[in-house]
Amino acid sequence: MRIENAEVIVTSPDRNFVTLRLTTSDGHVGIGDATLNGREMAVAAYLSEHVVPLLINRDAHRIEDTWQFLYRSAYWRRGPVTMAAIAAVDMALWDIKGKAAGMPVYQLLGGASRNGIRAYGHASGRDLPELFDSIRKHQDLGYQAIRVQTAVPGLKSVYGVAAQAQSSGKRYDYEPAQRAALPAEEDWDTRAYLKHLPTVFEAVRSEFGEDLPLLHDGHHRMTPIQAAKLGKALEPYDLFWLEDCTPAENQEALRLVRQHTTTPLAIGEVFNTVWDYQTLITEQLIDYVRSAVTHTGGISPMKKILDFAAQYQIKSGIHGPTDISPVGMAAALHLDLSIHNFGIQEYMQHGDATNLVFEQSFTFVDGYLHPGDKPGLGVELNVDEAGKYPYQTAYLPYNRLHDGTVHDW
Ligand code: GCO
Ligand code: MG
Repeated sequence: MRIENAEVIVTSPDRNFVTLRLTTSDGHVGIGDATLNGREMAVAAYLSEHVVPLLINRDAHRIEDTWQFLYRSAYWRRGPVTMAAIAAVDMALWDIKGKAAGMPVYQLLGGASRNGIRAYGHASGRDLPELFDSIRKHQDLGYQAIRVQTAVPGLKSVYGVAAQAQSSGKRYDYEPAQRAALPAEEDWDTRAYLKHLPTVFEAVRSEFGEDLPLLHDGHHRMTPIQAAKLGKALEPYDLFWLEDCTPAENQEALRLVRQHTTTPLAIGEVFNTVWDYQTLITEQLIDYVRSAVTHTGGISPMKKILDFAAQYQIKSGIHGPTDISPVGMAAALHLDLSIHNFGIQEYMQHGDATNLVFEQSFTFVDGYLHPGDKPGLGVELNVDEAGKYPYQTAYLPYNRLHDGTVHDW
């Protein structure tokens, strides 16, 4: 089964997505997600200029060999652009293998280890009534675990808070990338945030009770000692996890956070190989691995990272915002269903236009996702529909402190 054709398709239904589509000599078509938010065209060029020519005539069954070839023969290893490009190839080859075998990918990964995949959704609000309303709306959608993000007094806009949350009864999800020629500037004040956040969790717990699993994303903004302080302050509210409390490029820094708090920690959405986790996993400095399958080289290496984490009682919390396409989401779901150390899956729902471009067979019922039983990944790209939405320049925002200093976003 030879790879005969490889195409890179960039489409922007509700936002930009980069998809690799492989066709084999016996007519199987496999797709993979290569979307890197705000840097989409770099991955598209990496794929079309440097990967597509290498794929033609390769044996489509040799997933591991192709992965190792792309990783090692480039000489320049790692990095989000390289790893997103390799991920798309890996996913597309798993999709093809599933179709050739007549089985969903999770069967090829060892079969189901659970009946369904518990997902968490993103609630947010500019004030408590808006936040409570958003939490209720997520519960109405079936979510049984909810991430809580909130505005901070004195700051104009804060990561994770939907701009027009819940207006006119419609559910506005938070979408960080904005279609514009330049990145938007946001403001940040860690002290104000550290003071405000525990009051929000106090209010949410007294309104929604003790049982609802609650999550929060610190989005890389704290120093280790600030993160330690926040983790400690949030202990009474029993979080499911505190995410990205520090930038975590310095893995050893997490030792300090860990010494001070029992709030569970999740890290890794900007990581792209197992090496980014080595200290975090072997020293048990985190509780959940947050990588996206799309940004970590695909299903094959992600399974290895999660199997490694399992030896240290660390679970999965695979990244699943809207900037992961439905193909990347499906890849995550096949892994979630098959691995033993599943923790939780992030699930931010895509818009209607995206759902027409990517025909999906995964389901979300009563808070649980399932990848479905179609052979392969279970997502098909509607090329005609994709062609209606050309790429649009879009960027993630960035932060400045009140004195004008650039801060982590
Ligand atoms: C999350 C993430 C996202 C990122 C986004 C950047 O936890 O879902 O933090 O919201 O900001 O994926 O592209
Ligand atoms: Mg995050």
